Amino acid sequence: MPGLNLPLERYLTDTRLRPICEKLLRGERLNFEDGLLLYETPDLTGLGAMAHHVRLQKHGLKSYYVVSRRLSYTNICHTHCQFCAFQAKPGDPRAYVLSAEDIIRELEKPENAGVRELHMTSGHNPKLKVEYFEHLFRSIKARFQDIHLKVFTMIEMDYYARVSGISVEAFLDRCVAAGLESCPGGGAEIFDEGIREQICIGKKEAEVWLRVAEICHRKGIPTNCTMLYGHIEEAQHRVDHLLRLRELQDRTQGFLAYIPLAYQIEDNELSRTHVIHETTGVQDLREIAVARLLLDNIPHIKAYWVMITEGLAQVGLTFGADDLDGTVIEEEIAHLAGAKTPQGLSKGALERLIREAGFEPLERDNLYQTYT
Ligand code: V47
Repeated sequence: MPGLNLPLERYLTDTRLRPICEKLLRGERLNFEDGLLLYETPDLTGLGAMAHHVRLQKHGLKSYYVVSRRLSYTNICHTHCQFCAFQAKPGDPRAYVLSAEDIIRELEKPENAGVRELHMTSGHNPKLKVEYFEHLFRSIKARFQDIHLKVFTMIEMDYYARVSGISVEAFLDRCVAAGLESCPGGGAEIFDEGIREQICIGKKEAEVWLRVAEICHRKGIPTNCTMLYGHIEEAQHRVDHLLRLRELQDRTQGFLAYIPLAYQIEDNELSRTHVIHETTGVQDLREIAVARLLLDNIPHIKAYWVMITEGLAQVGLTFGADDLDGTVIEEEIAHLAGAKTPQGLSKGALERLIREAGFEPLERDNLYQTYT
């Protein structure tokens, strides 16, 4: 690695993978059963080689990152997700709402110089209406016109449209007019209804997430997509989730990147009520590789170092990932749930990880335009 010097099938030790390998070489799409086998095979090297083959075809040795700042404008949340350690109920001493002025003050700090992407997701707080977001976006854009605003999970967008008493379409139009440019991929969790009822009872159904993503895409707003894995779901739920994303992407082409999110087990109800272990390296690499193979129509796959560690994300670049996400300054959601990774990586650190793995680092903006 990073090149593949042998014929692809020579990397396989599990002969059951051969038909999948042949499909890939013929440029054929994988199906549900193929997905199940990719989750079942003990042949991690063969799986990785196939994913790396697709990655090399799509991106060569390019590996992307963005200088990004995370911010959550509120942690107050009226929805109850059992896996979440971030939410605070009203009255909780941790509860907060940030004003536009708070956020601008934060962005003015020297450590945020060079930030190209402001990624904001938050709780579901009924006090915040569309006017709050319009003011927020306009104020940020007036002060930092070059910072790309990537805000709202699909579930947040549905929630804030409803509490504002307007349609998702009208909410989106008003936010875009105020400066919103794209949306992150969170909030998808796992689409299977049975699992959803156990890990995020009360959260809107998969159809809502997918419908709002479709609205965004039809209006020309790109979004990302995710899947939360490593809790109580099984392989068939993961394959189902990925294929539902692929089906929507066939119709809209609006997803830029997919990010597998490794469940972080600390300080949340789900891990208190179920026996769940931290995800392992093999599991994390498998998620990246399976995604690269099943999501043939989504351009970028991220190895999210915040949740799987920098070292494993680096290895993920040879398992199908072409993007390390970014500097991710001050992340809360994963760290409150136990992530032990640093609060941010420098550009130099990201470039070192990428170079050392044999790839070419490229700083990008949110739409994958690169800077030299
Ligand atoms: O929406 C919540 C999930 C998401 C936990 O779009 C958890 O570029 C793991 O969406 N363990 C936030 N996951 C992260 C996210 C994201 C990350 C990186 C890149 C992008 C992108 C998006 O994390 C939440 C929720 O789905 N989450 N709690 C937990 N305990």
